[in-house]
Amino acid sequence: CVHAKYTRTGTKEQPAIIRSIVPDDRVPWSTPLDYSPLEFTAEKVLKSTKEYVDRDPRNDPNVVIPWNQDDRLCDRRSYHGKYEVVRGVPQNPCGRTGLTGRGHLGHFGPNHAADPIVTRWKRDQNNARVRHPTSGQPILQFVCIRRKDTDEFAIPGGMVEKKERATDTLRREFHEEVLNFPDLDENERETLMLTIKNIFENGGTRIYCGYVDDPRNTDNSWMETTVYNFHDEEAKHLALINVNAGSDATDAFWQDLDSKMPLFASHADFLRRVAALHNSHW
Ligand code: RP5
Ligand code: MG
Ligand code: MG
Repeated sequence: CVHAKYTRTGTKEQPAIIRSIVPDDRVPWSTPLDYSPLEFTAEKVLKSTKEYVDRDPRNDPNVVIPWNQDDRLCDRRSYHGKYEVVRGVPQNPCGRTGLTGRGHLGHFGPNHAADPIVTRWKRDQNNARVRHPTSGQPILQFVCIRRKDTDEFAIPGGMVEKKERATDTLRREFHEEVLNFPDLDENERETLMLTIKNIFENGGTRIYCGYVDDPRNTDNSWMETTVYNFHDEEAKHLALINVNAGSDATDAFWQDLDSKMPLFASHADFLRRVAALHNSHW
């Protein structure tokens, strides 16, 4: 687990909620702290009638949630083992966040996401790999988006939907967020979809599974993700695709991997792992 570093939560549409200050060494639940954080659950979560959004079991004895289990509709297991349920709701295994309730998240406990990191080598006009002038290592590029909600650069990931497998979420989110080409004819569309399908079903490397230091996390609800890298070593398939922003993105583009780039949540950590895997510049 990484410590929650956020002091505010909110989106562009919703005002920021100020969290209680939790000093870094007081994040673990085992350390004593005079702590009375604000309870906050966004209106859209409270009013949602979607079957997939939890109802609060503390307000209704008929709501029974199978904590730490996969109830098929939703996998409530954490990658970090069994979490505690305290006063009727799960407790964030990574410690205090300065806020209770669900914030902007639909589930109590883990909210599962999947993040596809699609990479290629940066190449010059002669198709040779470009090396970084300082590190001397070859430069990787990944498909990057700018998020609509926070305006930050990010991997085009998204939430695992009802009954979906994380491996299917990777492809669906990549498609929705960066392959928005309304003008393609049917043949072109089919070719593109087939490329993506083949690679996403057969060619990925699992990079990470676990907690995300996401600005929406609270003491009772948090993000966890499965990260896969889909790499096109020889520039034969994925490297050739153009990207165009859709759904949750305002922009989509190929971007050089570099530790200096500011990124949403824990995404820089995921890219650092990908750079290490390929011995690329970071
Ligand atoms: C992050 O939020 C995950 O790493 C993933 O990229 C993303 C999923 O949430 P949405 O993009 O659907 O908002 O924690
Ligand atoms: Mg997304
Ligand atoms: Mg999305």
